[in-house]
Amino acid sequence: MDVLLANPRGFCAGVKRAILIVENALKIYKKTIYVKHELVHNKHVIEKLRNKGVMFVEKISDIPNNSIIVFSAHGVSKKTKEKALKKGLIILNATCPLVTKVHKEVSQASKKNIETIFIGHKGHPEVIGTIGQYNSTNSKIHLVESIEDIKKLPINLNHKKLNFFTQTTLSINNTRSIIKFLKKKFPYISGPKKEDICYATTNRQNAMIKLSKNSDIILVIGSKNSSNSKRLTELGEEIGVYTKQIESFLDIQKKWIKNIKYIGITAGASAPEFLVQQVIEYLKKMGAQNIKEISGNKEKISFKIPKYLTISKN
Ligand code: 0CJ
Ligand code: F3S
Repeated sequence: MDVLLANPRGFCAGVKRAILIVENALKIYKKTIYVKHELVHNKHVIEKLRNKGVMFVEKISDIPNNSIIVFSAHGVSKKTKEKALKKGLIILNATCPLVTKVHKEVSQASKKNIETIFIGHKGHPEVIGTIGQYNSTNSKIHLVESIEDIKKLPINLNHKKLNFFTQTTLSINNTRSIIKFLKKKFPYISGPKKEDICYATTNRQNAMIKLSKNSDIILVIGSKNSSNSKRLTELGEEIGVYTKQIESFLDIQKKWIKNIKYIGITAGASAPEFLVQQVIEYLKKMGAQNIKEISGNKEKISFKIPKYLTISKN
């Protein structure tokens, strides 16, 4: 039995930045730090931060006045920000800069009253936050998840003044076919050159395709509510490789790896590398001999945190 490791895998620049913001805030302020929603969608990351004194809340009203609030990597709506300000909360914004970029574009469209179509998953916090940047009373933002949803859009849309944007963690394949349909139906629609899917989502999906070529089974490490991890799992299934999404090595069932030669491993953008290493250790105990890193795109991108949250290493 051999183990193949996808490259890149695991933490993206936005997740690293969000975690650093919270860890430094704990050290600097030395008091409870509240985070709106899970900072990133990973059970282990959340548990670790909770043990260090972080409280995760869904409603701003659950936070005592004048506390410190961190907005999760997925971002929040304008209304949520207003509520936090009204309560006198000190806001530390851990929204991924690539999500903030989409926020700004949606907000611009709203100011210009340009009717907007947003491609994303209903109920996901990033989608709620991004749609919540649009507050025009003269035009609307419409959420679509599929081609079927596009067919159901109101017929009185202004075809010549229309925009589209997307969630950052969607399936590349699926989104491209949705956009193709959108452009066919609304030839004047404007939007990003490709889509707003981020570099990390793109790289991890491409690494998954590469990994699938030589794997008999692929284990995707990522929490159930992690959109980008779920997309990796679906991609493996679409390609036709036996794919299982796991929280940690504890979820691995012996029958999955019985008589298997090549086990592929990847991890979503919010899954820490120690979980990958634990899986490798477990598989070694189960008889894995060679551990091979598949070559892939080296990621050099990193995002700065605000100066007042920087702690010098000296
Ligand atoms: O939405 C994001 C800015 C991605 C954050 C990192 O991944 P995760 O798993 O916390 O979030 P998704 O559910 O969006 O993939
Ligand atoms: Fe940002 Fe993409 Fe990661 S949007 S948080 S770099 S998955």
